[in-house]
Amino acid sequence: MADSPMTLSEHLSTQQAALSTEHARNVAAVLGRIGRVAAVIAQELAHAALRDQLGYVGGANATGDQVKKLDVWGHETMVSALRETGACAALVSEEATDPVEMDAGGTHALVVCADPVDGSSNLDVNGSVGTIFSLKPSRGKSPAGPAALGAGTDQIAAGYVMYGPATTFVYTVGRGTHGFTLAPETGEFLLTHPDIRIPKRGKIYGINEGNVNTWHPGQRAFVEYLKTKDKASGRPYSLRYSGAMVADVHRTLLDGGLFMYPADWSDPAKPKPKLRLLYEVAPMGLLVEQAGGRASTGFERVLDVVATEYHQRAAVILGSPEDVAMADEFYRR
Ligand code: FBP
Repeated sequence: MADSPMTLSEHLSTQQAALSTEHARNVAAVLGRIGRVAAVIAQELAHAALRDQLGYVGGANATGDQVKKLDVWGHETMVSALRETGACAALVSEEATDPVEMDAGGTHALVVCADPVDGSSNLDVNGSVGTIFSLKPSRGKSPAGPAALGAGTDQIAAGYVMYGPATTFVYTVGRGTHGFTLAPETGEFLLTHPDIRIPKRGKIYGINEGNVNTWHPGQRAFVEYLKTKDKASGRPYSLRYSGAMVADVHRTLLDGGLFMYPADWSDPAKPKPKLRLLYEVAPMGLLVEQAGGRASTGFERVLDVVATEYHQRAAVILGSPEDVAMADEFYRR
C-alpha cells in the first residue's frame, strides 16, 4: 500500500455529502464511536478466557436466547459509549427488552439498533463473532425508541464489525459499502476494502442445513438445485457456514454467493423466522444492496419489511443479485 490508507474518521468526512448536513455530524459521531468501541471489544474478546469472561450469566434475553457474560458486557459497553456521543436519543439492543432512552434530544439525534455481540454461540469455542448496527433518524420523537420501527429503507447508515483473525469494520451511509481493518498498534481502522462490489454470481452458499425439514418447499428445492452438479452453471456450490451472521455475510460480500436463514415453515400458517429484523436483517440488507447485491425474505425485499415490534424476526436470503433472484424464483414456483 503506497500512501498510508485513509482512517475511518477521515473516510467518514468524505461521506458527509451523502447525508443531510444536520444528520451528518451525528452520524459521524456515532459511527466513529462504534469504531472505538469495536477496538475495546476486540481486546476483551482476545482476553476473555484469561479474564473468566466466557460462559453464561444465566437467564434469557428479549428473544429467549441464553445470555453470555460477553453479551451483557458488550451491551453495557455500547450503552455507555453511545450515551457519551450526545448524538444518540435511544438504543434498541438485542440484550434489552425495551429501548434504552438517552438524553440526546433535538430533531437530528439518532436512534441506534444494535446486536452488540452477534454469533454468541461461537464465543466459548473461539469462533468469529461480530457487532451489527443500524442508524435511523429520531425525528425529534420523545421517547425516541419508537422511531426505530418502520421500514429498513428509513436507515441512514448501517454496518458491522467482524472479530476474526483481524478485526474488520464495514459500513454504509447509502454511498457504497466500505471496509476497514483495525491496526491493533494504534487502535485505528484503516481503509482496506473501498467500495466493495459483490460478484454478480457466486459459488458458495451458507445456511444451517440442520433445519432442512422445516424449510419452505421452494427453499428446499433451491438448495437441492445449488447442490446439483452442472458444469455450465458452476454447480454444485460449496457450503460454508460459520454460525455467526457477520462472518457469513462478510464472506458473501467479498466472495459472492448466498447467506440464508429462512423461516421455519413447520406450520405454513405461522412461519417462524429466527434472525431479528432491526439489528440483524435490515442493516445487512442495506450493506449488501449498497455493494450491488440483493436481500430478500423469499417473498419481498428485506428493506421493505415494516418493523412493528423491536425484536421482530424476519427470514433472509442475501448475496449476489443473480443468486438471490434465483432463490426468489424457487419461492414463487
Ligand atoms: P446472536 O448470537 O446475536 O443471537 O445471533 C444469532 C445467530 O447467532 C447469528 O449470528 C447466526 O447466523 C445464527 O444465529 C446461527 O443460528 P443457528 O445456530 O440456528 O444456525
